[in-house]
Amino acid sequence: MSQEHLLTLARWMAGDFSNREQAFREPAFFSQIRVCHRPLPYTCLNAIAFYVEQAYDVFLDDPYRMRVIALVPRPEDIYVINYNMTDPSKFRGACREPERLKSLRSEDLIPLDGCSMILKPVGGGFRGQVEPGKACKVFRKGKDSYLISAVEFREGMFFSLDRGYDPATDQQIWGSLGGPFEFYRRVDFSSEVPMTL
Ligand code: CYC
Repeated sequence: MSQEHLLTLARWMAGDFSNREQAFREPAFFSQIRVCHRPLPYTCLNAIAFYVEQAYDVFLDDPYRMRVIALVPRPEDIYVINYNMTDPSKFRGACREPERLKSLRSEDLIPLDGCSMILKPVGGGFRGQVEPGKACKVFRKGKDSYLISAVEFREGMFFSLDRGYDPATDQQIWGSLGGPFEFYRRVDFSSEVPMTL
């Protein structure tokens, strides 16, 4: 994948996103959620990488999912490695206080096996899904599940659909019942994406 594709995707991902319009339009199906992708220094993982937080808009300071993702260009696609943190509380809220992220080290991270996303440029955007194999294990609502995730990034917005399925029956256990989330960028962090050209 060209450097240009990689940088375009990274700049589109960089920002603070909200699905406010969708939540107002279809409150029965969509809570109002914020997804924040804050660029990390290139040296942190020797890759273009982001610190990620997802939070209910009303509990912005108490995100329910904190991760780090790294964008790895491969010949045919962009491979997005997802990491959990050894101590998530250490960085809670740091998406909007980026000074704190300077102390983030690769030792703080645990790769989530089977949970990488595979993205390709299509029709003016980037579309992708979790790597095949039903290998991304998520323990949620007291049950084991595997993740099926699809995502599409465009300039200024992205769609995402994360759902968990029962490994034995392939029935959906958690995630959206109303189709993809539609996130629009509220704050643009693209100027913080490191130049690697
Ligand atoms: C989990 N969401 C995940 C996981 C991945 C993604 C890979 C499994 C690994 C993990 O536990 O973190 C999705 N990762 C992505 C996407 C990209 C990426 C899209 C971009 C390339 O790098 N997700 C949403 C909704 C919300 C949601 C707003 C409502 C359903 O987009 C929730 N995602 C959600 C939850 C989990 C998850 C609850 C399971 C996390 C857990 O409970 O431990």
